[in-house]
Amino acid sequence: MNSSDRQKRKDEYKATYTKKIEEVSGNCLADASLLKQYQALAEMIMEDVSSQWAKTNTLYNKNESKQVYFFSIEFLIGRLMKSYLVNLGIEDIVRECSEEMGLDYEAILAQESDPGLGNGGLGRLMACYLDSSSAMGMPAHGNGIRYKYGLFEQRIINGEQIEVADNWLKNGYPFEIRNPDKSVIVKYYGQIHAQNINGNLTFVHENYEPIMAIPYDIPIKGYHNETVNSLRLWSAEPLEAFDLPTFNQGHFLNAVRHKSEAEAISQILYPNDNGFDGKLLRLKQEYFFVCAGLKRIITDFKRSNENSMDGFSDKICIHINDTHPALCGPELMRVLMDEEGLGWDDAWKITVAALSFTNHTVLPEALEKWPVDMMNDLLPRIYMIIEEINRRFLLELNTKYPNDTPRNQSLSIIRDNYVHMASLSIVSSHSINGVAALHSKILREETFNGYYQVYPERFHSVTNGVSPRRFLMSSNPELKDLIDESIGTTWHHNLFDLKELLKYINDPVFYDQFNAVKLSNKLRLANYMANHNSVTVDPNSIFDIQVKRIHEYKRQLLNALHVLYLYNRLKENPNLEMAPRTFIFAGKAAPGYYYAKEVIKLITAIAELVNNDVSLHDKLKVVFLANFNVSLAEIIYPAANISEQISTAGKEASGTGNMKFMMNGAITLGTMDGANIEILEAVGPSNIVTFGLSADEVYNYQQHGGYRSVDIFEQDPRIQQILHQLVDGTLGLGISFQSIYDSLLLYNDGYFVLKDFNAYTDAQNRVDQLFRNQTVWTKMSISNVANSGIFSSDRSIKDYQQEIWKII
Ligand code: 475
Repeated sequence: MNSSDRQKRKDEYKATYTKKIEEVSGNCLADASLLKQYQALAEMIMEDVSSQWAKTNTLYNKNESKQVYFFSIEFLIGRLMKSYLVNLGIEDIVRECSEEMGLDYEAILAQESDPGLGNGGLGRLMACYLDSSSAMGMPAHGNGIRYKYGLFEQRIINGEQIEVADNWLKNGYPFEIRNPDKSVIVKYYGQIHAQNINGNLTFVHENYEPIMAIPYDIPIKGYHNETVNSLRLWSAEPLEAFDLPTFNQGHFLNAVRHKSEAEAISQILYPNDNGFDGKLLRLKQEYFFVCAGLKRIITDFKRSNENSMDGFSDKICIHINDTHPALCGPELMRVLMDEEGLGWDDAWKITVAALSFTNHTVLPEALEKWPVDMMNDLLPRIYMIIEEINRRFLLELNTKYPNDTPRNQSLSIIRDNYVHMASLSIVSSHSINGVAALHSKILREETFNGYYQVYPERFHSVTNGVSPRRFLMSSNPELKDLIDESIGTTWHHNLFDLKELLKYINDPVFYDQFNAVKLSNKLRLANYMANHNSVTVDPNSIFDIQVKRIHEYKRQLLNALHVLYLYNRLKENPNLEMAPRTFIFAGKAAPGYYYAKEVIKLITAIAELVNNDVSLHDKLKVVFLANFNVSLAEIIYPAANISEQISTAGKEASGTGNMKFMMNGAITLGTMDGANIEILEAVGPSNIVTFGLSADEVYNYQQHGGYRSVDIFEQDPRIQQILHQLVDGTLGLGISFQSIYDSLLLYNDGYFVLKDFNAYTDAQNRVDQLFRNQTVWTKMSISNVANSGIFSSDRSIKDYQQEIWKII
């Protein structure tokens, strides 16, 4: 755009925006509140996006290309306003105009609530995949639940996590469109009667409880292209708000009871990450978005396919994100048989061909299994179909492995009176994949080995990726500008082009520019910490960061114990030579996860101890940032020097925070787990610091009942000292972390914290040495950015297209 065109665009923008402010607020610009300024901009964005959205939909409705639908119980999309502006290619103009009009652009963006419709990795991955699909002009959509309350807001009070309801819709949400004309009725409970109509057996569902599912659609705009895909989130409402006869008889409470019971289905997001708690309401949620989502897809498909289901699986992929949408299998069977009149074999062929399944965790406590009675009671027809799927699967097994009853029983979808959702997902999908190479290997060789032997061709691997638009271009604008000036902009469309940065790998001028960007990002975070935590930190210290859900397997405890050890070393030797460090933590604990909450308490207690000890001369600081969410993450990743990825090997399926840090030039300090292994392959061993037991070693110990943590305790005085400090009042008068102490010694340290402690401290010493040589460190950091191309979610989506959906 030349400068006069640009000026014209800006003038137009200012005029339209001024008018819009008046429309939405009834005030002129000078008197409009920040909220109205935000709402006006949001409306303008929606107007821009909507026309492209309509065009995209018209194209898709012709059924010419294959459509992918991600079914997921979580979509952690983050704030969207800036994404829309970046993707529309008008961010610069809007920013400049806002400033010229005397408005605070950043404050306007901050008016948007951050939709917390997910717990962590699995939900955020979906958001990155939607972003990438649109960026690549690929027809892919999301299907999930519009929770009224997203993941709780975390406050830290007296060092402890307090949960506050996340009322993200309180000011309305401008980027969704409610489509009541596309509502679907979802049926629960009741009885199934088989009827013989003209020799055909049909199943009639009676006395069911109907719930209305209303879709809200959010446009997912592609980067600098014309594609706008959809994220459809379903909200539950009663069929009729009032039961009028009951109301008229004066039973007011009973009359509204039905309303709140119906609404309960989309009221809250369950706050467990990597965990399963088996609540009836959760099962209702799972069926809710599966049933409603499939119904709309099928209705739309038939409308443009002469009312026929022919070719359904050639044109539609139903991708199930972990097992929460596993009812897609039996539900699709139900629709195909009971509503479309297909026989079992034809329906099954279509179902398996349409479905694919990604697993996100191997933690046994996260694998879903529903009591047979619960499933049968709530979803009688679905349960019948699951029984039949299982009966036929067992027959297949008996043909394959005749007389091997123990093996066949162990693979049964229904066993020990539970429906096992991973088994159901594997049997009813043509593809099963893990999310990093190691994870996929563990699925094949351990977790799902029995199924792998039956269906080896179904098993795949697609390593996760993250959106470079959100996690580099938009959240680290200074680095983006520096890269653009240095290697041009082709990397915007092909992240592998970041490799071009390697030509500056020995260029001192570039080093200075690169380090200046990092410092500026660290200052931004330091400022945030000063405002929110009242802690002053040295921006030249190593920003050593671990941000993710708090979970034993992620081992925030290992990090915290090392900080305590470092504190002891400094107390012993105040002249200890070391680069100053700022240890930064953030992450939520599931509200019912006692141990994880104790870990938060421990970190905040260590922070109190360390930050108030003047004898340390500011060499050490510890900060726990409250309420980690997508918006906070966007400030954190660009500021990191060290990315802590220290899970017990074999437990972290992939990790995606590791990729976001790397893209922003942080050095990974990690175990050989999940995608850390692939980060090592991408950057080479001199640009990463790895340590600790391998997944095989962990597995072998576990096969033999673990290792003896007491032995390590007895041999290592450093460990004795820090463990005593957990319980001797060092961390505050009367404060004791007995449960943590016991988990490490009495209960034999199930996550190998003490076993890996020595290796971890060695690795941390290497970090210190490397950082003190700024040339070496800068080189490492640039290498990380340059080699991060493979972790773009665009690459992941291409892999899915080729390997799994067979689109290209
Ligand atoms: C892995 N969530 C990461 C990420 O693939 C991986 C499970 C049950 C109930 C609710 N939430 C879950 C997960 O299992 C989850 O988020 N898994 C994560 O998926 C994306 O990068 O290693 O832990």
